[in-house]
Amino acid sequence: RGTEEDSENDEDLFNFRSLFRHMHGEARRLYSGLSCDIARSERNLRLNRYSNVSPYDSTRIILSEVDGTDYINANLAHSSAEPQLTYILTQGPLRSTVDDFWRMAWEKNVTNIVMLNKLFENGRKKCEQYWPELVGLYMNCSAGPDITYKITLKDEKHDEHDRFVVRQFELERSDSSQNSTEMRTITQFHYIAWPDFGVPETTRDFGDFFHLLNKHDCFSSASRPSIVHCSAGIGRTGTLILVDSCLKLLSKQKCDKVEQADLIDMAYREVLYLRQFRAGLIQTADQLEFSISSIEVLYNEYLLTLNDQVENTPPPTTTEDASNGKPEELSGKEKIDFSSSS
Ligand code: PTR
Ligand code: PTR
Repeated sequence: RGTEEDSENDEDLFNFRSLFRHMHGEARRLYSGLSCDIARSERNLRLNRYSNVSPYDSTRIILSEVDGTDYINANLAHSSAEPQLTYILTQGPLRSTVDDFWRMAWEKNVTNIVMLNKLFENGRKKCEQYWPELVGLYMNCSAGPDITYKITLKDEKHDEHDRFVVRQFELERSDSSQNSTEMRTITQFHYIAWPDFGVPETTRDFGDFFHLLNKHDCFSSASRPSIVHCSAGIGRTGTLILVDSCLKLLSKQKCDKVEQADLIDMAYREVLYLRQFRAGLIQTADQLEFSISSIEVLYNEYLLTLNDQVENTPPPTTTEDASNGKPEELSGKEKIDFSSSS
């Protein structure tokens, strides 16, 4: 027989499990009519990492046509609080889709990429290494007969606790038919401590990463959506954007207090809302529970900083186009201090 505390914990676990199951069932009921025909067409099948993870036709990202297809396994989504602030949700590129991935980054005017998986997990490849391995090296991608993309790794920094890596890329597009080249900077925020079908070790670790994303206006520009991906682009990706989405809702509603019951209700509705854009967002009850805990911690922190009237808070993002699109320069230090006070 367990203690009273054990049975309370069991009950907690049970509640989140049944909540998750209920949400999953509702999503099936609501969205089973949405088609994924383009993803499953003969031509595009090999462009999907997982045969059971396909983008809906209605929200899929449409690229310029190259080699007879405009397809990539990606969807456009947004929080119910801020429809103009969109996220691009996608799978980890395959070897055969690295070119398409960079073409998407260019064509959709992306300046930030958020990556939530490792290249290998449980001894299996979960994502192609789509960037050059060492600082100073470059790789080329092509998009049809005239267009090439050159991706150069300019800088790479690890946080001191080895939870994430920040990489700066230079992305150069050349069009030989026009004899023209254009250059952009892209920043990648790579969380390396998040197992698939799992959750980060602590809400603190995740919170530090989330603050960093906010500091770089990852989810606050209407004209520059961020790409968010993991391996399938649904479990971990869903967890992160549910947190951002609910924080946007809370700050828009100017909530001055958060009750867990209200948060659970909000998260349940919001994940269902997000699932209209990409199927399968949030894969486990633990991921749903972790999102809710993180929302609570991050929003309470935000309220505290508001109360303290401290400047430079990393609030839930609601400002449109706050940045001029350029990521803030990273400090020249080898190790960056991502402590929670930043
Ligand atoms: N076929 C895999 C499965 O259902 O197990 C697809 C899959 C893989 C789904 C990874 C989700 C995964 O997790 P994430 O979206 O976090 O990469
Ligand atoms: N591995 C999951 C599965 O096969 O069930 C991936 C997945 C989950 C795919 C749910 C689609 C899903 O659909 P929905 O979002 O409509 O529940």
